[in-house]
Amino acid sequence: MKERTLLFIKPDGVRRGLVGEVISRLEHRGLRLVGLKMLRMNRDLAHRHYEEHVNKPFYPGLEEFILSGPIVAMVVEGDDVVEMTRTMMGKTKHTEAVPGTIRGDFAFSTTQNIIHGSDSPARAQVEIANFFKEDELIG
Ligand code: D4T
Repeated sequence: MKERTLLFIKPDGVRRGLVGEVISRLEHRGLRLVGLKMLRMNRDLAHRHYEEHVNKPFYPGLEEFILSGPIVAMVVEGDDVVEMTRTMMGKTKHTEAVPGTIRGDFAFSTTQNIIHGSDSPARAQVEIANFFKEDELIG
């Protein structure tokens, strides 16, 4: 079923010059970009985005990292795109991410793991609205 998801390339991916590589993989897989922007997250957006994690022990380090530089956020559309992009991203933990996945090829830490992707269609709707206005998405 056609759906949309929210992805962003984290500050490590931007710093390491992996923006083109990641977007290429998505495009080559047949997914369609419907929104794209570079931005710096602020504390408020970080809290909203990571609301389920704010009380976890790793959150302060995660927040420091996610605010440490610009990110590239995008909305991507395709059949079953949420599940498909999660598979393309690979496991959260760098030690478990399989080669051939984005994290398996590039991530060397659980925090600095290159890319975020929504983990359910419901979550995707919330996250898309956190990052994009309706008129920034090209239908
Ligand atoms: P994101 O949200 O970045 O797509 O990651 P995942 O969906 O794959 O993983 P998650 O929600 O469990 O974690 C969100 C975010 O927190 C970082 N993190 C996670 C961390 O820095 N230390 C940790 O121990 C964990 C579990 C990485 C991703």
